[in-house]
Amino acid sequence: MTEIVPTICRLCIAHCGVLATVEEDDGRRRVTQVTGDPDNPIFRGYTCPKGRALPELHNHEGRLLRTVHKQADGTHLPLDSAEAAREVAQRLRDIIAQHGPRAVACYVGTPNAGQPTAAAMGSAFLRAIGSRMFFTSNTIDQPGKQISMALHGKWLGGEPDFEQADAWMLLGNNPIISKSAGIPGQNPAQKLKDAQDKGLQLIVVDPRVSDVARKAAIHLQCRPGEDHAILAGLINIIINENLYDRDFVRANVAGFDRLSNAVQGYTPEYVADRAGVPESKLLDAARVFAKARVRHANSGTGPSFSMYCNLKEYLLACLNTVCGAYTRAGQRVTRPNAMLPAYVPRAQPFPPFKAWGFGEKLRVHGLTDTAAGMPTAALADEILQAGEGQVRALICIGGNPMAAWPDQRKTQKAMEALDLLVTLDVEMSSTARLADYVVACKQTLETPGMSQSGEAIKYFGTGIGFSNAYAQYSPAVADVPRGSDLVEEWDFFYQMADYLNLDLTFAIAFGFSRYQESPYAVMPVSRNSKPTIEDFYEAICANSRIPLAEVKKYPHGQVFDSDVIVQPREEGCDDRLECGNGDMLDQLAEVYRQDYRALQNTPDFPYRYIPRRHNNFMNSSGRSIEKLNGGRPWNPVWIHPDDMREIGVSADDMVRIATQHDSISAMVESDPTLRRGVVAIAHAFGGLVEDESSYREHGANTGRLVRTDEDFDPITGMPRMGNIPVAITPL
Ligand SMILES: Nc1nc2c(c(=O)[nH]1)N[C@H]1C(S)=C(S)[C@@H](COP(=O)(O)OP(=O)(O)OC[C@H]3O[C@@H](n4cnc5c(=O)[nH]c(N)nc54)[C@H](O)[C@@H]3O)O[C@H]1N2
Ligand SMILES: Nc1nc2c(c(=O)[nH]1)N[C@H]1C(S)=C(S)[C@@H](COP(=O)(O)OP(=O)(O)OC[C@H]3O[C@@H](n4cnc5c(=O)[nH]c(N)nc54)[C@H](O)[C@@H]3O)O[C@H]1N2
Ligand code: SF4
Ligand SMILES: [Mo]
Repeated sequence: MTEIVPTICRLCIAHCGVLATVEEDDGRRRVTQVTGDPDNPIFRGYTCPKGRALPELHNHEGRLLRTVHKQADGTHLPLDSAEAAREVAQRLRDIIAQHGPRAVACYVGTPNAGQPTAAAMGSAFLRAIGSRMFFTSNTIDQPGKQISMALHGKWLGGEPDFEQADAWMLLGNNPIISKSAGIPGQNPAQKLKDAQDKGLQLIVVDPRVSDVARKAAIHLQCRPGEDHAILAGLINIIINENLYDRDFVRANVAGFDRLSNAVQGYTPEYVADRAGVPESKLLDAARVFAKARVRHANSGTGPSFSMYCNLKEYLLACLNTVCGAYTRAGQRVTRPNAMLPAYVPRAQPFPPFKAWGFGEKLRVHGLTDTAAGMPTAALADEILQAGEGQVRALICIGGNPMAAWPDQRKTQKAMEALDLLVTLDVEMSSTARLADYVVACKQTLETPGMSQSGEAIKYFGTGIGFSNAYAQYSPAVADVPRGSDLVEEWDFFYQMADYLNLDLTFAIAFGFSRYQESPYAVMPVSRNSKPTIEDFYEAICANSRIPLAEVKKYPHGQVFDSDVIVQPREEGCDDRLECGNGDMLDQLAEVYRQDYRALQNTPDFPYRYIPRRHNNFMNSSGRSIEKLNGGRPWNPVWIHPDDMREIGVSADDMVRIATQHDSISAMVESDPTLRRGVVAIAHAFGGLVEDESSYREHGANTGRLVRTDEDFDPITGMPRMGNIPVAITPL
């Protein structure tokens, strides 16, 4: 029997509504095709290649169908998942008894965005054992977004609707491919075209003619790593030319004069020389942006990876603020919430809050917990550094440190030094190969899904999430394969807690730090009657603006009433957005004092490596699927054809890409869209350190070019992951 059913792709945060063709055979449902859903009101038939490869991801040969544990000889053998939960629980109990709860850490990766119960139960489990060592991929991504929100405050009316804007600025993000921050996630190319047809002027800052830069009215094809100079320059022009929003600033901003003074040195000539962009384009960008009626700017991983991630995001927030680039009283709010709790959007600031210096202290680099979470780049050191508090057990939930953490050699040493490494995954990831226990999990289409995560991503920054009251729920549409033993991530923690007699309290916060729209959704987890994933969903949605039961009535998704209007400032509120934060402006002054020409001139390492996303893979997921890798399961190094000539290589040649400390090899692909002197490679490829020679099987791991102990952010520990000086030589 074949049926076509609507469901949700949860591979990335876009959460596209799709159609799955489900074949039932012997009482078991299997997904054979995924296409766009023309009846979905916002996606209207859109999907990307990754979504269309969901059947392959669910049914491929390499999929992990049973939990395995490591033998003395390093091989892995199957083990009953309930037995694995007991064994892991016992070993955790012994580790805690000997070394204390801090010895147990958890790392949560990106797929958790599609599985809202997984990370929350991991966190509940850590709380129950008394450990605060809970890490996520956020602090090796864009932690500056939350740090700057804490230092600057947040406009409670939210940012304007992309579809109504006349100018939009994107710094180092490429949402047409990434569906991440910038153009909210539903068919971003179409959305951009529609907005441009209505007159939107797109401004893009990127060293590469990215997919969005190709469509930009103004493209600043800058040197990587100079976004703070560009932003300070734009603010300077806008203030000097009196293009800022005086009324908004007077009513809502503190520290305007400090900001104004701090950017004075960033003149158009200085910035043009420093960032390698024409002065005239910089002036155009500032004027077009500031003169637009409705506009906003946001950024992505590019600027975040090339150092000063907090400063860049902070200046970006200041740019939006001095232009008053927000939704005002009486206007429709962009994100009215649907599966998130109802709130009253107001035309007023939420004031700054503490950004770091609280919670668990790390033993490395003086780092602490932060508004962006615990500093993940320091976790390998926390594992390797002997002494009181050393981390001895790590549980990864849908995360792949060996593919994604900075400094792959150090990461591998850390993974090997652990007394206990457990990973919950859907395949034998490179981390899984080192793990003592690999817990085989269900894939997304085998579990119920809902669009709440796609909405909740708005808490991470601006320009992300649905821009209306959209919601969708989907039951599980496929059954697990015959003969498999697969668990839902939360269930593994449930079973361990049961064995250890721990009471868990499942909790999800809506918002960041003190910036919260409602109290936590809390559910004490009963040990007498085991909950189902549906019970968790009910708890998470208990305060949803649109009740879950209502959402379930619309299997293709629904846009509910979207006319939530931003209310005026509350009586007596004198909160302000802070544009003069001392730490940030000190950093801006420090950057100004740098001899930038000397920093840019690295003759021994004349090229700059930058990261970029690949349309067919979601970080390390999908690389082994032929439909996605086209028979080339590796990551090429993209080089400008003139640079290829200079290096003396042609397409498909192998080159060595070396930093001062390490090197990787990769196959050359010509890319005329790059700025000269800049090379790009996609991340999350490569096997283990010793697999270097099998590039054609795994590709190369760019984490090997990243150090955690040289250039790193003093607050989040985020290392330099882009704009890395490299030498390139033919092999
Ligand atoms: N050099 C360099 N490093 C980077 C980056 C870069 O650009 N360059 N990018 C950084 C960024 S932005 C991020 S977010 C991180 C990503 O860091 P991670 O999220 O740790 O990396 P992924 O490769 O996405 O790891 C996800 C793992 O989850 C597994 N998985 C997939 N689906 C499921 C599921 O349904 N359930 C479970 N349990 N597991 C599943 C996958 O097989 C994979 O092993 O990497 C960071 N590291
Ligand atoms: N297809 C696909 N989609 C994904 C992912 C994936 O792996 N594949 N990963 C997901 C994840 S985890 C994340 S965090 C998001 C990331 O989403 P984005 O931040 O949009 O990531 P990219 O698409 O790599 O875009 C980054 C851009 O920054 C540019 N860049 C590099 N260095 C600099 C710099 O110093 N300054 C400036 N201004 N630009 C620079 C690059 O050329 C690139 O065009 O994407 C998510 N979506
Ligand atoms: S954009 Fe993201 S959610 Fe949409 S189909 Fe592609 S991977 Fe799935
Ligand atoms: Mo990310």
